[in-house]
Amino acid sequence: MIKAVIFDLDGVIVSTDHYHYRAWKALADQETIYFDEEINNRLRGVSRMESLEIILERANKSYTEDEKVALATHKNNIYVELLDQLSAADILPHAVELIDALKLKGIKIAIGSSSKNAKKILKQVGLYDTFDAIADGTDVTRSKPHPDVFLVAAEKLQIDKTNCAVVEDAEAGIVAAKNAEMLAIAIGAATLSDLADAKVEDLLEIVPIVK
Ligand code: B16
Ligand code: MG
Repeated sequence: MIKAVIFDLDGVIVSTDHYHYRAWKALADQETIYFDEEINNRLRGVSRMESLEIILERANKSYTEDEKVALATHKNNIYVELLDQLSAADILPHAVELIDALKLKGIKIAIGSSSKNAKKILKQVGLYDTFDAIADGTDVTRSKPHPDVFLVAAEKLQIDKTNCAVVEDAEAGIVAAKNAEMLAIAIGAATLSDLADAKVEDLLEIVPIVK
């Protein structure tokens, strides 16, 4: 029985992909490293430092740990500035309708995001007070595909992990949900995952799945 739904943030509730892309692209250009949308897709759900490692696969030189931290910080500064442009218009289709439908059924809702900027994003789009719990990149050290962020969300909700469903757009997030022993619902790019328990094209298809 599903008593709570834990939502990934970027790519499920809010569209921030293009902001991540622009910030990473600016960094890659500065370092003259090849970067494109295909590489950007591999960064979905992956933590900031792990994303940087993926980008540096194309670099012609090696970087020290301190240099890597400086690069990631620089990217984040660009990204956070771009996030100031984020508004309710960036909420993905039917996210609000789904949240309302789940609340009506008495199902708890939470965020389980790898992002350390999750709270800023939720405030920008006006959804900060909407969720019963927020677990994000500031709560864990191991990011998806480790189950940690979803387990923290369940703990904050005080709901057993086996009564939780996760909605994810990233393969790493689907693996994390299964590692957490939760029902894994895939949308977008994550529908390519063989591990997903259910696949949807539209968020509203989730209502009958968790009834
Ligand atoms: P930050 P999610 C993830 O958020 C993004 O999908 C991923 O592209 C990003 O690298 C990661 O957050 C870390 O974000 O740099 O803001 O801490 O999809 O798990 O909500
Ligand atoms: Mg995501």
